Amino acid sequence: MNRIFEVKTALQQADFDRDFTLHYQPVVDVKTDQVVGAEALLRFENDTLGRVSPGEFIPIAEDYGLILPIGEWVLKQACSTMREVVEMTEGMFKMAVNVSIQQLENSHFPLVLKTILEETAFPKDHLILEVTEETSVSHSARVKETINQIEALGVGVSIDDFGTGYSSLEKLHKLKVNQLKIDQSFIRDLDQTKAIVHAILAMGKSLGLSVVAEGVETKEQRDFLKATTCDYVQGYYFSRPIPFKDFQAYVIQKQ
Ligand code: G
Ligand code: G
Ligand code: MN
Ligand code: NA
Repeated sequence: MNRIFEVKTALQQADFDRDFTLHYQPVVDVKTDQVVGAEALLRFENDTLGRVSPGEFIPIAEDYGLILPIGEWVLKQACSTMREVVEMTEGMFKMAVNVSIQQLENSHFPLVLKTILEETAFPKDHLILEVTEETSVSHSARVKETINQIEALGVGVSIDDFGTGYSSLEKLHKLKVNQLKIDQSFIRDLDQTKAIVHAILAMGKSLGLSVVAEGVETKEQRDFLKATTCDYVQGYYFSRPIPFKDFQAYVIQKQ
């Protein structure tokens, strides 16, 4: 059997509460070392296929119309699980959840989001939705409208994998997003990309956005970013994405 078909079938037959889990990767304030947030990252595992990476199953879920129910499960799960961490950290904690273009193209999405926030009693100003740069600057008027509605709800929007797409300052300005996440490829190759990273930081600041650097794996990378206007950092240097219990312990230990 062909692999894509196998993964698609596994996703179609999945018992979401059993086969999906969320891992959380800490987001750290690079100036103070405080944990100020987390990115929720989806994991899938079943008896026949074992673990399948999101890099493989997310595109398949997107291609076969499965990302809407999966995305809804992710939001519900993340909001209900993380509420206690938001309460524990007294106000500064933000949880980031990745959303796919199909979710933003769906006109029901803002209502679905609003309902989940109400049902889970998650404080909406502590949620950030990550949309890829490619998605956010796509020409679809529907996507722009959805992003505006998300912002109107009081939920933040962050541009993920920034620097890999083609957004102009003008498009970014019109989108009214809150945050940029510098793609990890720029951090990995910092020796060659310092000028680009400085330019992205200057652009982010001029638009009044907070900037996160992803893929920080070494002290050298962290020290470089600490000396810039970068706000937050995320990467294996601090922690891999980890199960909720481990994340909670990580936050408590850093407090
Ligand atoms: O967790 P990992 O770093 O392997 O994630 C690989 C890719 O899968 C990343 O691009 C990430 O944004 C994406 N991804 C992980 N979890 C989710 C999710 O819940 N929804 C969507 N749409 N993408 C996700
Ligand atoms: O596209 P997005 O930025 O959502 O993807 C996040 C992905 O990056 C996840 O798969 C996560 O596991 C991975 N990741 C997080 N931190 C690091 C890191 O420091 N190094 C590398 N190589 N990958 C990372
Ligand atoms: Mn992301
Ligand atoms: Na990214």
